[in-house]
Amino acid sequence: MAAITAPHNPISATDFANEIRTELKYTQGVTPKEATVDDVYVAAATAVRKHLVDSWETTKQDMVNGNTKAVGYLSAEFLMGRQLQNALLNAGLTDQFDAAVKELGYDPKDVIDAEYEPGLGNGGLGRLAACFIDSLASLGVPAFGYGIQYQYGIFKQKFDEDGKQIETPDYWLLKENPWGHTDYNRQVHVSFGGKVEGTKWVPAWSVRAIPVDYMVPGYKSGRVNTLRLWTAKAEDELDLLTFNKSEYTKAVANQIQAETITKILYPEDSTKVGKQLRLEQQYFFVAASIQDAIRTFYPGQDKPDLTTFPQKICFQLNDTHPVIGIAELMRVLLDDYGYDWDTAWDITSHTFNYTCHTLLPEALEQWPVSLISELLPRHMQIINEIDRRFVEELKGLTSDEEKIDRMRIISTDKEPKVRMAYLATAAGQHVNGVAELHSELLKDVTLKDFSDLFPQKFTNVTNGVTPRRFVKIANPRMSDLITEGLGTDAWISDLEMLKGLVPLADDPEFVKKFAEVKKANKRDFAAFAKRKYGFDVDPNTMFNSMIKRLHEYKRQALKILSVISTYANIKSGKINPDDLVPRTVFFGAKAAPGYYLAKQTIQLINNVSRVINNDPAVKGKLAVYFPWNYNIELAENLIPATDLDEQISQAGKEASGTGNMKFALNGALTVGTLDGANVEIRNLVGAENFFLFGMNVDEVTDLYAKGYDTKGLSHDYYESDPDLKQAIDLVADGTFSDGDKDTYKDLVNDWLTKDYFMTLADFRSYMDIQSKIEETYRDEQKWARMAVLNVANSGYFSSDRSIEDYLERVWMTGPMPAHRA
Ligand code: Z16
Repeated sequence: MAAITAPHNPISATDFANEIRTELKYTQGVTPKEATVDDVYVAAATAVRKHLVDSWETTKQDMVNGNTKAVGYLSAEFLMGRQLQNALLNAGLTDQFDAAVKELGYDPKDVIDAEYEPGLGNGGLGRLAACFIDSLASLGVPAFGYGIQYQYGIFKQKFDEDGKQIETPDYWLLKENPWGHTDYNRQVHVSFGGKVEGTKWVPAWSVRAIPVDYMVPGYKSGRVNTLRLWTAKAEDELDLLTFNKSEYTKAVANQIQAETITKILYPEDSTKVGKQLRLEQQYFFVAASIQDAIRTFYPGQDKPDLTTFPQKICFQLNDTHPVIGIAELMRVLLDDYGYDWDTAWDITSHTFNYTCHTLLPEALEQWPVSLISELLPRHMQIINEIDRRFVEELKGLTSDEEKIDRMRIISTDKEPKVRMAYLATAAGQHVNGVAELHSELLKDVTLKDFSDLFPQKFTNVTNGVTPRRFVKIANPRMSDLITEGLGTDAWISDLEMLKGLVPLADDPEFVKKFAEVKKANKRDFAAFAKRKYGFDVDPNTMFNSMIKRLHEYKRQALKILSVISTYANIKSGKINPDDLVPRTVFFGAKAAPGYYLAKQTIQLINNVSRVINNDPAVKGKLAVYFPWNYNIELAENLIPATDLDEQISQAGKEASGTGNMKFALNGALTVGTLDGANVEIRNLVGAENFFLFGMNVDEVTDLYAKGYDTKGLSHDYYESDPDLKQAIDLVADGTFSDGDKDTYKDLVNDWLTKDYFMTLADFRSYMDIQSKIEETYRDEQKWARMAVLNVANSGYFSSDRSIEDYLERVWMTGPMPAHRA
């Protein structure tokens, strides 16, 4: 019988300690005395994994034998974070682990810290995929995550003496990876290149796709799903004839070419990369996943009835990255299984749905027809036919020829391109945005023509975050207090129960405890920051955090200009430092390696930090820290310790944001614009509990219409606001570059002549909200009360709720009936 008992594992701490000893001996081959903390980590991971195997097995069997449609979440990124604590939680072994490891003479924290964080994602999109597979498992929905096991994840970030970002390779597999099971027995083959003879594809080369399987344990669901990440290997690793001629490099050329496909994650978040290798990666993993799904659901069948495929599984396309899968499923059905076009199209169009995660036109991938023709000639042929038929369909719906032209899947310009978002929208049943505002803008702007003609396809699913990792595990103190306040811990899988905290916001005793939790978290973070980065953070200051990818639209520049302005006004005597709420500002951000202005912004922040933190005039009043290599671990530590969260993107640019949700759920207040999910957060927590500033989407649109970026209107804002002028002048005059006036000249020039994302236009409004923030913060009780209300009203942002919305609006499926004896 499948146990639906976790996390109440009946095994004792002593028994678990013995299991760890067994793994040390039989897996690691060391005695407890010889063992290092790394050994203990691997042994504990291996031991806890064994507690999940039975549920994993039954989940797989039930999925294939039952008749609940499964979800295949196709994503080029899964930003999982460390696994051990999550696995322990879901196996119900957290307490036993702590005791067992102590019994073995180790600090549980050190063992957890021995795990190297896998960085197989860039940011929001990759982390969302990780939250979603957690929720799918926790809700008991049969699901696969399908993606790529990159050998190198997102680069490791360091800063040099000048404060510039340095990227170093993230060779995460250098350490043992006890979570991934490389299943050589379940490899498939993926082909590329070559030519088409009639409709027959004769590929030029192929690679082996080897699955690496990860368990995805649900919380109290008794279910364990699978994350299957593909890794590429050559068909023939070594050409022995060549090797015997002593041409060693040439002998392994095959191997190198094949393995290059899954060598490295492209480090771009919402920016375009029109690189052939990226398309190879995309095709590689979706082609492997489609084959895998067919063999999983039609085991041992040579001639399966694939007209039932859409009842077995539906594929969710996470952004445009996996969209080539549409052409691939068509090809498989037409060429490998001999279906006619209409049948194949019927199956394909009922299998895929598409989530768009952006509003930036450059992030919607468009592949040159020339490139696809070369790499995937048969797919290009199929896409041409899809396009031709789509145009025919459109002619039946509208006589507006320009509209039809605009909507074509293959653009008609000089260098024609395949517009992957259009392909996905034309082929799939549903298209969704990731927050209400975003979904509206998709319909009104980005995909307007499509929503005019196919309104029924469009829907919204607001993003969410998993409360297991980002509340229960990251913030144990607050979690205990919530459980105490609600009298149950059932909120962990039913986050709307946090509503029960609303009355407690008026209980001074509870609010006081809540404030004490935050203080303790801040002290913890200060210790963490000292240990990891050598920072001397003062936990008695307000913790003000901005953590996210470095991108112009997110406007780290706005934040740093405000810091500079405050600093300058203290120095000039315009502000009495004793009137300020002492504040520590934290930045965490990686910039895409080729993103010049983003990298300049990083350098500026680092140097502002250096100057301010070393200036006795502001000591104890203002400090800036930029811990390098922002990752999940840093988020898990900083978010619970943060008082004030920055969500200050230009309105209409951030599709959703998910950090904003994590902060609200951890009792930080938000200063933000009406953008992405901020809008929904503000509506739910109450306008009075949210610090709103800046232009809204309509005002932004109007200002563009006036020529803001084309006529250099930002300069007027610079001239007319002395604080703004002063701050920018300090950047220009070398104050943050040891007197060198050139260091930031391109950044400054951009601000003064273009400023596409309207940082300068929103500066005054952003400065003005600060006094309200400070006034509120001075009233400790009031601030803590608002923080409690943020937590209490943010249950909606559980990724469990997002998944329930997908089940109802997009996937039309649900949990698998619980397993019985
Ligand atoms: C990404 O992380 C996002 C969008 C995108 O097109 C590509 C990548 Cl790699 C982000 C959005 O910027 C963010 O607003 C959103 O919250 C997140 O995806 C998850 O939907």
